[in-house]
Amino acid sequence: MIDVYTWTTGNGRKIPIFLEESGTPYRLNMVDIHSGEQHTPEFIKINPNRKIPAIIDQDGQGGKPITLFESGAILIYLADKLGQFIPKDPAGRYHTIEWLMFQMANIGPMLGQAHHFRGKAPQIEYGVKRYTDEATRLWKVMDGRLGDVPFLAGNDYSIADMATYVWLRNPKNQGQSFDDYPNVKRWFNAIDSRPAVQRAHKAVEEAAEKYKAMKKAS
Ligand SMILES: N[C@@H](CCC(=O)N[C@@H](CS)C(=O)NCC(=O)O)C(=O)O
Repeated sequence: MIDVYTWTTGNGRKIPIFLEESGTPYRLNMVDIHSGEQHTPEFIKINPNRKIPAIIDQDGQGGKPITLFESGAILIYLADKLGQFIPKDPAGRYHTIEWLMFQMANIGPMLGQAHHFRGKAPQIEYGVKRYTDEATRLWKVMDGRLGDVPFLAGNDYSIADMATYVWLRNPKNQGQSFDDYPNVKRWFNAIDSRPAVQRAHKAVEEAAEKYKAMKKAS
């Protein structure tokens, strides 16, 4: 059993998507980051960086539990453990890690800043322009890549696609439109329509609603 510590944000959906895709049993443990639950002593033991997602695989190496944070590391761990969504040949494997790192180092931080400066912070023109321009540049990088190959790492759907897809669900927040990026649009729709992906969204959203109702009642 994999215990997943998560919430409803994009990063919070990556691991449930992998687990639904691979048919792996998992339990959702909701950490309401909007109520500060990432700062509790119990959660800091799981992730000292105080962010979701994190996991405890109760059946780690030698049957011992293993705790992991950082979604990229978790996805590599799970893909290796289950032998799915990462190619076995070295070149395929490293291209998958390359595009996963592209998400972790660029897509997440920069699109997150674009969303923040455009929609959440007091309007600062410099910040809005800087991060919208960077979002545009990154969407173009993805569109170019996806014009050459069906999925980010090449021919096969992989953990790099799962990690990146969740960040593109609200393009408007980043000053982008799918209409300007036909290859990204084709790729996004292909992933978004996968039954396992839809099951993961539903599972996370229902768990969050249930958790909020439970907290309200207590
Ligand atoms: N690089 C991290 C990013 C995790 C992250 O930023 N999580 C956000 C939610 S999407 C969070 O927990 N924020 C709470 C906070 O910053 O206090 C990963 O991919 O796991």
